[in-house]
Amino acid sequence: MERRNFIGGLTLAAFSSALGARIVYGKLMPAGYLPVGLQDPDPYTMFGKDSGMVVLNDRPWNMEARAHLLDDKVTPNKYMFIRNNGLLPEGIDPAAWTLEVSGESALRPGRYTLEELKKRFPAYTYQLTLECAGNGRSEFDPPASGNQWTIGAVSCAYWTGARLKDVLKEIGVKDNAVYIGYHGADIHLSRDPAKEPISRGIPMHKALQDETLLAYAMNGQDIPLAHGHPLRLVAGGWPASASGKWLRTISIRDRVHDGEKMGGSSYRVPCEPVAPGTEVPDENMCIIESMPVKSLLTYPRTGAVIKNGQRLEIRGHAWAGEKEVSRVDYSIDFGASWKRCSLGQPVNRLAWQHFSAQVEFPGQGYYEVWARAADSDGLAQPMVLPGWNPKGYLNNACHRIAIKVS
Ligand SMILES: Nc1nc2c(c(=O)[nH]1)N[C@H]1C(S)=C(S)[C@@H](COP(=O)(O)O)O[C@H]1N2
Ligand SMILES: [Mo]
Repeated sequence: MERRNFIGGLTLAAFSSALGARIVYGKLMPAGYLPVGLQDPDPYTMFGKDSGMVVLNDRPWNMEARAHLLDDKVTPNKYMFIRNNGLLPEGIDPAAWTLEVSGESALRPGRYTLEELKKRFPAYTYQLTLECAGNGRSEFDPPASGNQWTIGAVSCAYWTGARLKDVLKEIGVKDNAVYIGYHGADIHLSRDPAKEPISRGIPMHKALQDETLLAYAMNGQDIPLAHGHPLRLVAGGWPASASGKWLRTISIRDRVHDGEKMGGSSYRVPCEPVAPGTEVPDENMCIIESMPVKSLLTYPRTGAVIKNGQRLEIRGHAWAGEKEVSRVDYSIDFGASWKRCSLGQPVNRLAWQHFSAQVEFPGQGYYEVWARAADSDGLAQPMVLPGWNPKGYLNNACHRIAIKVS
């Protein structure tokens, strides 16, 4: 799918078959020329995404949903955000794919084919919330560099696979193990094979949780290419960057994993709040672990118009990292007063929860509906932008939609 795959040695016939049509003036096409029809493949078709999804970047591919597209209780592929740090792996062959489990704290380093992972270990299925730590970055001031995610870099699909803890048990973990790190098959933007786009990880206690999976299926089917085909680490409730796609190696480490994007300001925030724009020394930066409480109004779509006297059903999802959501409230008066939403239970730990309410408006005019969730410790979402940090992570401010009563 990368441009370089196509050029070099490809015949006119190969181009024609890739284009699905004969190149009528092919003889006149300059040597080494890549037909425009094969350039910049359409990401919607390539990844099976809905046309309402928003492309933030094409090299690497980054795509987000709109709030109203996330209305399903289980996120289908077509509405799932894509966050890539590098180029897609090339020539994936699931039949030949192996996972290596090694590292200085592995007792009996080993290797598994996908078939072995499926046969040797019981399969578990969980619905798991994956949110990019940078979701909401676009609101930060001063602005933070990186993809300008609005609210659409979150998903909650079903993932099926072996438990990482079952595999780690067979491999054997030395007493000095503190972390696992992942290595994927994706390609660094520079195409330098010595460099990795990203190689993050999780501490042992998270690695050993029941819900932490070596997943080979998503929503009951093979994992789609963009989301880590054919194997992916899934650590729900934590920054989605901990869930390594196109998984090739799990490394059991005797130290905090020091792979690409584990240090500096990558996926780290000031351990204590700082004034916007502050330069924070490295030793005062902490790795993001469990994600903060957050909610999203997925119905109606912002800008909806209703008739005077009509009741409006609002609904959405709420999640709280490792914790549960204990309540969701809504306000139609800019946060002056709040009413309770009805809130469902998660289908399993680390899955988002659904909320809804019937809203009555006092008369014609412009309103905003704000939603605010609180976690099981009583910690609520901030109404406006929370603590500034250099890379614009963890914006869990209340989601707001506009409603007109006509
Ligand atoms: N190998 C690999 N794994 C990766 C990434 C990547 O670029 N390469 N991106 C990470 C980040 S930052 C996020 S937010 C999630 C995005 O998962 P998704 O694209 O399936 O939604 O994958 C994570 N795992
Ligand atoms: Mo991310």
